[in-house]
Amino acid sequence: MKDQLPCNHEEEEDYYESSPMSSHCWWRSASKFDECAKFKLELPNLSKVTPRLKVLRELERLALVASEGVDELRHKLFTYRCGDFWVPNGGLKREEMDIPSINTILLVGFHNSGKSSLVNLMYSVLGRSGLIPFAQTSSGNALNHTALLMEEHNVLRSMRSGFCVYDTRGFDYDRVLECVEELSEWVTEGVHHKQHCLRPGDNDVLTEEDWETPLLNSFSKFARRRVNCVMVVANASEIYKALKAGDRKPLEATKSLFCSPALRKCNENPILILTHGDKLPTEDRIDCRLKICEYLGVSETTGVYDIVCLTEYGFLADEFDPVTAYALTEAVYRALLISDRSHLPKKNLQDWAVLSLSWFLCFLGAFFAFLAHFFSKLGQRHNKLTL
Ligand SMILES: Nc1nc2c(ncn2[C@@H]2O[C@H](COP(=O)(O)OP(=O)(O)OP(=O)(O)O)[C@@H](O)[C@H]2O)c(=O)[nH]1
Ligand SMILES: [Mg+2]
Repeated sequence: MKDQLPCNHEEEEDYYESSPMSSHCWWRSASKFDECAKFKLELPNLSKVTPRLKVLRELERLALVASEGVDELRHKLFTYRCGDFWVPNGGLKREEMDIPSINTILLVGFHNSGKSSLVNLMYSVLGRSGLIPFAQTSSGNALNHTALLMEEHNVLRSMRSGFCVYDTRGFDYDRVLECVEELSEWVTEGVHHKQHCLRPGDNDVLTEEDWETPLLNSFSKFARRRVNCVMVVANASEIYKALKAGDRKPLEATKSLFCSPALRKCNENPILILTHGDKLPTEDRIDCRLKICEYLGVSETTGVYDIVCLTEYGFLADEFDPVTAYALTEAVYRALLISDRSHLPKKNLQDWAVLSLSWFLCFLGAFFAFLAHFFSKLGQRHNKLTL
């Protein structure tokens, strides 16, 4: 089998050139790749393993397990039921945990970062449906209707799927505070299918006809989901090219989103997905990953996936590029591991009593504030009349 490891330096060159994966392994043309390849033949000197080499080694790992690993992981996702990856801790039993029927993965990112394309790739790789694009992708700055509403996607296309993926409206690099606030609302209050994502300024762009379409009517009957894991989708090429031109705005905006306090409530760290890497030369693509990861404080190997979402329709991604297909499947698998760590204990009678009491006290506070305001106005009016 050609995917077995080479045993000496002569075999090594043939192996990388003739491997069936070679056409998808863009990183093998990197200048430091020879050093990375040597690690397979001899034990590495750990002091010499630079972040660049670590990235190359991680990409090689993906290539090595891709062809066989993708089916295994896909099977795990198909048989997955919400809570399957939950492990007992803190002395609580599974029955005492509040595990929903379905885990929710939220995709967020700036406009045109590739969220909807990523959803379509998931349908293609996981749902085995290469011909139909389920999420509407955008090009340019056009404000389309799907972007104004959240979309829940059952990417496995299965009646018993244990997770769903939410495609959200892209944020604007110039409105970072607004986007962090909106994200915080989604994470704290949950999300539902066809939820509005309207923002100040939309009135100027939308016509009266738009407001009358059923697309913009609220669909509050859909189930509200608690967000269990967030994937931040970032356009690597855009960030890197801006950085090279001296513009740090896209990188800083991505950090504000990735490190926003709302996401810390949800899980340890969101998963970072870098898209549009195909638009960068090999060395820049690796350099870009290192720079973004360093700035965001995330591991360049375990916290990020470089996924090119070019397959809008027409073919199944894993037949076209097994490495990307595997990376995507692993990212979803990892998101479910994180999701199952995010479940909270069920509320008991004491919790409900405390909650009800705090609501009652809030109500009393608001009531007395209203009374104070009412009587002070009444007093002022009375004073004016007597003067
Ligand atoms: N070359 C390349 N193009 C991509 C990639 N991912 C997405 N695109 C293209 O980028 C454009 C925008 O992609 P979308 O998936 O619509 O981006 P989005 O994040 O959903 O955008 P909004 O919904 O507006 O926030 C589309 O034309 C995609 O075909 C990628 O990895 N490489
Ligand atoms: Mg979109």
